[in-house]
Amino acid sequence: KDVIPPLEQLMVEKEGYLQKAKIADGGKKLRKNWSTSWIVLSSRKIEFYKESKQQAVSNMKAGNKPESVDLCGAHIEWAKEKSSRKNVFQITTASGNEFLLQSDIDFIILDWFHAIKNAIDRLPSR
Ligand code: I3P
Repeated sequence: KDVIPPLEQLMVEKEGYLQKAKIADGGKKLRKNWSTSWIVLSSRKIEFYKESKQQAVSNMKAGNKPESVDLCGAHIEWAKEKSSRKNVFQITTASGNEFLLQSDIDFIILDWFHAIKNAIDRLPSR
């Protein structure tokens, strides 16, 4: 019998391109490597796609899953000291993954910061 996921889990709240660098995995530091990522925010998670949305759709048909970030118990904060770039914030997950997100365009990064912060604040902190 098929399990139907709750509608709220399917609702995309925001999507678009940002610069992304994963800097830790499970608490272990990674070498910083910025790349453009298509970011999809829904109520409980963020998905990072490596390519354009169109590319992502064909990748998904091939069975490739995007990198998914569980927002439950996650933290978000501005991270001026973590980069020479402007407009950088960090998401830290409960599992100890750390991501930097960045845009040169002020209103774009502000919109993203508030959208992700609102999503996190609505979730139980676990
Ligand atoms: C890193 C690369 C990053 C830079 C980082 C460098 O070098 O230039 O863009 O981060 O600085 O270490 P490499 O490609 O050799 O790993 P920013 O662009 O965010 O400043 P960092 O080590 O001070 O984080």
